[in-house]
Parts: sequence; structure tokens; C-alpha cells
Amino acid sequence: MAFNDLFLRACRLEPVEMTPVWMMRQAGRFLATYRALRKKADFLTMCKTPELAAQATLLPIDELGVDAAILFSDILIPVEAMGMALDFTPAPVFAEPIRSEKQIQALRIPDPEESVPFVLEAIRILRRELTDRVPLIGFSGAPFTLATYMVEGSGSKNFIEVKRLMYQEPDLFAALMEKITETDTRYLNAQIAAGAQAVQIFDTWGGILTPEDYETYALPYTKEVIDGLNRDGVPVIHYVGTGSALLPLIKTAGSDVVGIDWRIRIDEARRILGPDTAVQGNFDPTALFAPVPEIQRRVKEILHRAGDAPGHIFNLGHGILPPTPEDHAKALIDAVHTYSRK
Ligand code: 1CP
Repeated sequence: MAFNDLFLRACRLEPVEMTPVWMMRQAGRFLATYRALRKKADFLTMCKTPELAAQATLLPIDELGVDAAILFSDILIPVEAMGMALDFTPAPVFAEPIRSEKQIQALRIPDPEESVPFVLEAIRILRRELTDRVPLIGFSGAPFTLATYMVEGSGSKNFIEVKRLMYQEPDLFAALMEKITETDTRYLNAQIAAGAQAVQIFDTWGGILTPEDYETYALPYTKEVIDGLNRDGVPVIHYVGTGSALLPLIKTAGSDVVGIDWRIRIDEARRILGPDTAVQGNFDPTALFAPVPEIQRRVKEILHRAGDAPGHIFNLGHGILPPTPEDHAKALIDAVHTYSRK
């Protein structure tokens, strides 16, 4: 088999013979084969056992025919390495959320080779396994999204704790963000050095901020991470959940590719981002519960609106949901390839 570099070419705004497609969160949860694998080990053990993490990463490549692989891991793995005890139940929980200066001072800026060698080893295994197949994407959480989990202690609805810190103790919040930013930069550079061929920064919760707050409390740190990456030939994808209203700001963070959700039409997003930024998205993940002909219609619509200019990577606007029918996911991948082929 010849190496499929459609994804990398689209990230670099080069011409492609068909639109590459992968799905955020494709490596876990919705595949029966993943759930079978998960019976053998709990989630953190899977993340920390390179052979198991590599196996989970390959499942959607084998079963769905996607054009890129994303490392099986979690955005909170480097946060555990900063010194916070982490549990998955299955959603992440930090037993002792960050609420004081003392706790922020105690956080480490870990060396990835020492603290998360299993992530780097999984990447090395995967590069061997994927030689003749598809590119491997590494990832991290954006500093703001990581801060939300560290301060809230878990997922949240209104994010009051992190906002309390932000608004009432801006200097403490900045000290926390600086440590996360440094950790994140080292973590992504270690993934690139180990062989990640692209990296995606997930700012899942960036869209809970007003544009002004996003510009003050989130964007500068993500920009600092992106500026600190050894990105020679390695595309950087920047995804901000519920971020459509923030696109003009997101563009200034300087990634090669911007991930968009489904709350904006992709032609409008491309107009805002301009011809020098590639775009990834924007299929609504819940539309995978529609009948297959409707999925196909929506794929056509997005491809049509994305236009002929290079630089579209087809994806969902957020992670694939665990109850998604596998044959519907497969129908989406096939539809993208069929309808976009030149
Ligand atoms: O029991 C299990 O199997 C655990 C479920 C699970 C899985 C499979 C979690 C817990 N994380 C993951 C893997 C994961 N997480 C991947 C790689 C594999 C894949 O393709 O699924 C990636 C890229 C992530 C990234 C991640 N984790 C994000 C950003 C992407 C997004 O979906 O917005 C976030 C916010 C997390 C936190 C997290 N980890 C797990 C859960 C259930 C959550 C979300 C919690 C919440 O809603 O706040």
C-alpha cells in the first residue's frame, strides 16, 4: 500500500484528488472493537500501555478507512504529570482541584521523556505500524481547557470556579496558565520529536468565554504554545469548541488549520479565515443519527460550500458520540471520498 498523504497535503493547502476525512474522538468509545479491548484494562492503564494505546489508535484506520490516525490518549495525561491525582469515572475527576496559590506553586512543569514515556513510545510504535498507511496526529488540550478541568475538578456546566479565579485573582490565574502553557509546549514538542506528523490543540471549552475574555484569558496562552512548537513541516490544528463567533481571534493564534464546529456554514468560516488557513470540520456529530441518505446529503452540502480552493479536511464539529451507529460513521467516510473525488 502507498502512504496516503491526503490529510497532510490538505493541511498544507496543497491540491488533493479527494477530500481527506477523519473524525474527532474516532479512537475510542463508539467502536465495538474498542469496547472489547477496554474490557481488558481500565482507561488509564490503556493510555499508559503503549501497545494497547497503539492498538486502539489503529481500530478506526482498519474499520472505517479514515485518512489520518489520532493517538489514543487523553488531554489530561500531562496534567497528571504536573502532580494532580487523576481518575476517570469514566469522565475525568481531579480529587483536589486547584483553588490556592500554594497548589499552583506546587505544580511541576514535567519533562515528557521522564513523566509520560508511554505516550512517546506509543507514537514510535504507531509510526512503524503506519509507515505505508496514514499520518499520525498527536494532540494536547489548550491551556484554557486544561485549566477548566484543573480548577473545576471535573467537567462543568457554568464553569464558575475557573471564572471566579480568572475574575477575582487574575495574577493567580495567569501563574497557573503560564505553568500549563510551558507544560503543553514541551509535551507537544516531545510528541513531534517522537514522530507525530501533525498536532491538534483541543480548546473544547474556549467557546464559553466572551470574545473579550477569550482574547485576554485564553488566546495569548494558546498562541504562546503554537509559537513555541518545532513545527517544521508539522501542521498545527487549532480547534475551539463552540468557537464560531471567535474565528477572527482564533486565526490570530497562527495555526495552519482551524477546526470549526457546525454552528457556522463552512463557506462563511473560510471567508473569515482567509485563503492561507486550512479548515477542518464541520459536520454535526448528532446528524450521524439521521438516515444514511440524509447523512450523504449533508456531506455533499458541506463539500459544496467548502468549495474548490485547497485546504479542507472533512471532520465532525466535535467528537463522535458513543452511541453513534458504526455503519453510519462508515457511510460518512465513504460519502466524503465518493462525492469529493476529482
Ligand atoms: O472509559 C473510557 O473508555 C474513557 C472514555 C475516554 C476516551 C476513550 C475519555 C475520558 N477520553 C478518551 C480518549 C480521548 N480523549 C482521545 C483519544 C481517543 C479518541 O479518539 O477518542 C482524545 C483526542 C481525547 C481528548 C479529550 N478528552 C478532550 C478534547 C476533545 C473533546 O472531545 O472535546 C476532552 C474535553 C477530554 C476530557 C475527557 N476525557 C474523557 C471524557 C469522558 C472527557 C470529557 C469530559 C467532559 O465532558 O468534561
